[in-house]
Amino acid sequence: MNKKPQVVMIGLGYIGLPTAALIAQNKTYVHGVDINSKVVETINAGKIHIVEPELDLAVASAVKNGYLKADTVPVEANTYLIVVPTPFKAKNEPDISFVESATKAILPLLKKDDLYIIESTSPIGTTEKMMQLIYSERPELEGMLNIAYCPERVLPGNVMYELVHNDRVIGGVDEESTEKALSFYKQFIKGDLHRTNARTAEMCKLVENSSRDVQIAFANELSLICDKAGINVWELIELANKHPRVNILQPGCGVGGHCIAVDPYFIVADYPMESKIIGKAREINNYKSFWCAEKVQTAKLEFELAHGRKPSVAIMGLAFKPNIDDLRESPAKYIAQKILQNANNEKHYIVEPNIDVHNIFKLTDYTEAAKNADIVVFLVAHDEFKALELNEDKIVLDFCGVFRK
Ligand code: SAJ
Repeated sequence: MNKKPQVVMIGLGYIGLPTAALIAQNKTYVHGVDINSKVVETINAGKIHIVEPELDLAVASAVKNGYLKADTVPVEANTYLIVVPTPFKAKNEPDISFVESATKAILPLLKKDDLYIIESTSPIGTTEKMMQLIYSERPELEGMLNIAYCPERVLPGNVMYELVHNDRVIGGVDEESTEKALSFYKQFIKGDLHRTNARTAEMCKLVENSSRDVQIAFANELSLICDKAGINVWELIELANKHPRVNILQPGCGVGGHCIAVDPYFIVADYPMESKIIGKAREINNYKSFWCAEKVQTAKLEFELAHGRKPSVAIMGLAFKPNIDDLRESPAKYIAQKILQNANNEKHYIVEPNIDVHNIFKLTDYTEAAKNADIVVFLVAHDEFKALELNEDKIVLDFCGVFRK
């Protein structure tokens, strides 16, 4: 690369790298920054370190054409994007230290009229906090920078399409910042761009994922009630959804992934007294996983009482949702671990058709596991499982509706 970069992208992960590649495809020079020098090397070789369809080609061509270069340190540009993780400290409190250190890294480079945007999922008020940090260190720039928050809302597996086509919410610390950020995104995004302030934009991201969590918790709660009441929850939901204004989601073995199972805590941590449903939904969805593990334990004991021998158990699925290989924050993985912790000399077959080898679990082919096990526990509704034909004598615990009609 050889031209002066217009954009510095801090954080080259699941969102930062695709966004950097998209901007570079538009012939804007991007200087990507990551603290991991292996990641930097990989990208500069035109390769990628994450699994995401079409990203490999986008990065390879952006690097080859000289519009994208990776580095471990930032350089001077006009626009700075912060796309780093915001993980958790103990007690489910958000940790914004990566956003802070990214901001500190670019502090000396900032100049009048620059645009600074945070995309990382952040607690409400983070953008204003970073503005204060910037102006306390660079008081001569006070009021001269454009500072905004703009969350992404892409679905892993379809990132390259959704980055371009999804609507975006853009919230500046003042109107000029919002307009500047809007003009920036307009260059690469075909979805509608919606103006607001920074705090609303921050909360909007958290609310989108909390809303889904609350709705899934409702479905999970129904599944617990139906289990006691002897009602098929899948049939119930299908019938209730025939109402023109009812749309209940599907119960499962809990909620996983790195967004929906996490983002609600960003609200609960700061507003514990007010966020009662949001907090409760997290509890219900977590409890659902624990409940599934307990159900398996009970089924094993009942089998032993009835047959006078230990059962063999197939654990079907480890991913956090169907048809992916991602085990992050996966309730199925948690349940599998719990079942193994409770093991008492039973034979366990662990299945995840989207993964070849795993460093903790010894994986078994799904047809073999289902054929050999006395108890077959479905934790993830992978497509492969739907075609399985199970002998009538098997005990089937279908927590995710694999065989729902
Ligand atoms: N799930 C259910 N029942 C359902 C739907 C989902 O139990 O009816 C479970 C899944 O099995 C999984 C979890 O919920 O464990 C989350 O899966 P998901 O497909 O709903 O969401 P993610 O985590 O893959 O992606 C979400 C998306 N957010 C929303 O749909 C509101 C995506 O648009 C966001 O960009 C992403 O989080 C993110 O990065 O925030």
